[in-house]
Amino acid sequence: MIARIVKAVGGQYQLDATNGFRGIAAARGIFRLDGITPTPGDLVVYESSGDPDVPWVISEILPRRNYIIRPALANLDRLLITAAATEPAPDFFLIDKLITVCLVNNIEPILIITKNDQATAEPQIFCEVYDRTNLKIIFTSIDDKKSHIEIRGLLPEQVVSFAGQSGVGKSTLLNQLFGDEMMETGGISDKIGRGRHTTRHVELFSYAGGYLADTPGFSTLELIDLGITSETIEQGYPEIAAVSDQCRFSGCRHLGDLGCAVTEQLIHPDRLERYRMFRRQLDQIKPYESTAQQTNNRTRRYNKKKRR
Ligand SMILES: Nc1nc2c(ncn2[C@@H]2O[C@H](COP(=O)(O)OP(=O)(O)OP(=O)(O)O)[C@@H](O)[C@H]2O)c(=O)[nH]1
Ligand SMILES: [Mg+2]
Ligand SMILES: [Zn+2]
Repeated sequence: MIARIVKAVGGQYQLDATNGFRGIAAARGIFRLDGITPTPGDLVVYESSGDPDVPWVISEILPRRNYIIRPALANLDRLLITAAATEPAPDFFLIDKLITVCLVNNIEPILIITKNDQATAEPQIFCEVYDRTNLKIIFTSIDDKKSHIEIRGLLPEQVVSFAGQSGVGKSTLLNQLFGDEMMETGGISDKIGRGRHTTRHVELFSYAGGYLADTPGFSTLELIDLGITSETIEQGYPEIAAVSDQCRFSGCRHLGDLGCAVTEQLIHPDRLERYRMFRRQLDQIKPYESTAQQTNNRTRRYNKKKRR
């Protein structure tokens, strides 16, 4: 029996199958040994547990099409990278990182720009920065029915998720797409800048043979933690990839080196600058260094310095 994990909270998993099955499952300890965690979006094999409180147990996770740790999701087809045309101020570092994560993992990134109904909305900056990527950009707001129809058209038979900062309006838009209050929403009210009804868990909602996931907002994301390396980061930049074979030297890092074909006519200067910053950071990390090894090496270097 195969179902999809639509929610994971406290070691319990809500399962959903296209035949109408819904149930709560625990996971076999064996996954911990393998170092993999059942994740929303996973297709799993489940069987009866004999426990009336948690009647099912996940015995196997089917091979994943892809997997990202933030937001924690498996088997994504599309990611709705959501930003506001007003508040909160857009974090272009975050947007660029999310685009890269998508393009490296065979997920289609789509930019969703919310709150265009507000008088202070500044949507044109997104066109300026992202036009040359050729990614789809959809401008929306509460009650903009035309944009909702366009976004709904992206969902049938697909696993789609929202991603973006807290307060940009992901849950609000999900409710509008479903025409129902699936998620609570709220303003940015408390001290740490989180919404009053800020989303706490990833949750997939079934829609037209596919799923749409709401996810908690976040602002920090490290490319290295998402498996992006100095070899793969270029895939996140269609503007660079289109001309990189015209650079004079193969293996050009596009850091402004002699003979580099990447110019500010081909890519927005701010986006190029962010690429270069990410690239320099990733170039510092040797590919074989795992996060744990990095910590160890950092400690060793630190100790050595102290002994001198
Ligand atoms: N004017 C206007 N306000 C909006 C729009 N979309 C969302 N909001 C408001 O923005 C606030 C935050 O919306 P949420 O949907 O809770 O934001 P979120 O992205 O789900 O936030 P997290 O769950 O914390 O990640 C709410 O007060 C919404 O009413 C919009 O298109 N226009
Ligand atoms: Mg939310
Ligand atoms: Zn180059």
